Formats: sequence, C-alpha cells, structure tokens
Amino acid sequence: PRDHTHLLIVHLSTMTPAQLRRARAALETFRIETPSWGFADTGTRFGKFFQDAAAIDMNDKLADAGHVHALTGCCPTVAVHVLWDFKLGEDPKAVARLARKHGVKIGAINPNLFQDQCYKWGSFGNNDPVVRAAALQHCVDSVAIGKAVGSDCLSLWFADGTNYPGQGSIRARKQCFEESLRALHAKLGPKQTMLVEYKPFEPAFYATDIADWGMALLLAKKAGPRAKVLVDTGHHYNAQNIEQIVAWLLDEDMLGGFHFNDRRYADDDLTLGSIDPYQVFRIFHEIHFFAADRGRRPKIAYMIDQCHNEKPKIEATIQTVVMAQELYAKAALVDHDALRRAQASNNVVDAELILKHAFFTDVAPALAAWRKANQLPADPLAEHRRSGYVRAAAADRKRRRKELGLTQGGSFA
Ligand code: AFD
Ligand code: MN
Ligand code: MN
Repeated sequence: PRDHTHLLIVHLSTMTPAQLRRARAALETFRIETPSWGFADTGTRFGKFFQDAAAIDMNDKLADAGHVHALTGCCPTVAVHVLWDFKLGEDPKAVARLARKHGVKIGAINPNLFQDQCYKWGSFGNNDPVVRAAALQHCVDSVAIGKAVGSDCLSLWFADGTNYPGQGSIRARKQCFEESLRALHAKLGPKQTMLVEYKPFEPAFYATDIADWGMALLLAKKAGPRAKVLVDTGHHYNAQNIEQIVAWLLDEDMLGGFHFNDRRYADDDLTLGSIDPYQVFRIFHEIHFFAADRGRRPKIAYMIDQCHNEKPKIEATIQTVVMAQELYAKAALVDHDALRRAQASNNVVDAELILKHAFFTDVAPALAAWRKANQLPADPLAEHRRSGYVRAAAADRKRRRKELGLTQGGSFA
C-alpha cells in the first residue's frame, strides 16, 4: 500500500496544479453577503460603545458594504433589517438605488419582530391574535419591500419563547407558528424563498419557540415548498455537530443558507473562524461533498451575521470575508474519491487525514491568482488600512453624530 506516513505529520502543504485549479474554481462562484447591521454601532445588553467610524444611516452602511466588496470582490449583496434600514413610508426603491450607487445590491430582507413593545409576549407565538396579525402584516410588508428592491430572500428570526415553566402552551405556540408561516408563505413572490432560522435560547431562557433545526425543518416543510432552514453557526450548543445538521438539511434539500459568525460560548457573534476555523471547513466540506455526489452545486445563501463591538467594524468584516473564502477554497480540495474509498474500507485514519490534508493546504496562491485576475488588491485588509477610508469616515460621522445629538444609544443596533 502507498506509504501515507508523510500524511501523519500534516504540514502546510502546497497545492498541485490540479488543486490550484479546483481552489480557483471554488473562489469563482463563492459569494457571501454582508449585514447592514455589522457596520453600525451595536452593543450587548450591558451597553453600547460607539466607534467614531461606525455607520449612522443606510447611506453609510451601504458605502461601507460597497467598500468591502470593492476590496474583496465577493460580497455584492447586503442583508438589511427592515426597521433599522428602511424608514417607514420611504420608497424602498430609493434604498435599492442607493445600494447600486455604492456598487452593491440589497440581499436578504430581515423583518424585525423583536423590538416593538407589542412583541413583549411574542410575535407569531403571541397568544393575542391581534399581535400575531400585526407580526404577519409586518412580514408581508417585508415581502413587498423585497419585491421592490429585487431581493429573493426573506430571512426570519423569531425571539419568541417563554422564560418559565408553565408560562405558555408549547403546543399552542407551535400551532400558531405553523399557521402564520403558512400564511406568510402564501404571500411570497414567485422567485422568493423564506428562510426559517432557529436559536436554542436568548432572549427566551426557558423554551424558545423555534429552538433547533428539527423545529425549523418541520415548520418550513409545513409552510410550503419555498421555505427552507437558515443555519446560524452561533445558534447551537457547544457540543452540537453543526456539519451533521448541514449534511441532513442538504440531503433533504432544505438548507436555505447560513448566518456565519464564531463563538466560544453561545451566540457571541465573533468574527468567522476566530475560534474554530476547522468547524467552518467541515461545514464547507459537507457542501462540496454533497455537490460532488449530486453533480450540482446547491443554491445556498451564505450570509454574515456578526456584531463587532470591539474590533473596527470594516476590518472585522474583511477578516470574516477573507476567512470564509479561504476555508471554502480549502474544503474544495478534499479528495472525494480517496475519501469514499477510505470510508468504504473503514480506513478511519486515512479518511480523517484526507480532510486534514486539505485543511492544512495553503490556498493563498489561489486567492492571489483570483484577486489578480479580478483586478483586486492582493491584500484587502492592508489596502483598506492604506486607503484612509476609516479616517475620513470617522471625521465625517463623528461630526454628524454630534450634530444629530446621537450621544447615548440603546443596547443593540
Ligand atoms: C441576532 C439573532 C439572530 C438574527 C440576527 C439578525 O440572534 O441571529 O438572525 O440578530 O436579526 O443575532
Ligand atoms: Mn442570525
Ligand atoms: Mn444570532
């Protein structure tokens, strides 16, 4: 048998020409969406700390997103939050034009079902049918915004849940969600999909109504054929195997997309790959392996959902984008034929080393070649720092914040 001992000391190996081509091909199609809220001042429930260069309004957010896309070349769309990004009564097409002015387009539309006082006892899970109807109307209005700006994705996260045993009927709330999601699905445009996101806890601390992937899958299936599941990488218990969930959803054709972030403990919204890059690699491996087995690349909305409270916001976003590209390209290098052989023969060590070998292969030359071919800076972060963009934004926005009297803020976006 071929001597594999050289694989045991997995070192940063260089790509073969064939691997370079595979990594390049992966980079050609990889796109990831930045979140408008990632550029604005955010905080925790314990407080919000301003950054001078943080975006104040939608024009700032789209300018920052456009700047990141111009530097990295793979973030042409921006996820928006309806209440934070669209002033009530404002023509959504004006926002779409603003996005185009900055070289980006509007991506996923996120209704806001967790801030208004009327949602104190929940939105779709509220036991008051009047509030449930208001929440559904807000989502239907968000669908209309999506149609107006040319977005094909409605991204639904519900903070709904209960904090104490006995507080609410778990089954009655489940049925309320089934009813409202089905009603919402009926309002989708012909090309729109709705992504149902799950989260085990926070802000509800006893029973979150859509707490795990099984609940999200069931609700999406019952809502209709264009409802899928959204996997937020921060929305799992530490012991959970996220790539296993991803593989199941892929096999059911129910994986709609991701909200990428990293975490040490919970929904910490840290920059992707800052804690566990190998986990993200394994998620991308399941997607590449699925595509190889099926002979088609699944349509998946790769989106970032992070809040940068300490890191400079644009630097953190560039870091996340480049890390995502790198891990996606690495995962594309897994030798699927060798892996299938190793799996078939229960060769556990080789099977694992086949993944590790790809993970430890240096894909920088592929990124460099792709950037060169697309007239992009060789080092997006260095170029950003050289550009003086933050210094100019900080001066402008500090002045405007003062004029607007924006001195104290809530504890979130
Ligand atoms: C918070 C929630 C959830 C949601 C995001 C944007 O935990 O991830 O997708 O806000 O609304 O992070
Ligand atoms: Mn999310
Ligand atoms: Mn979250």
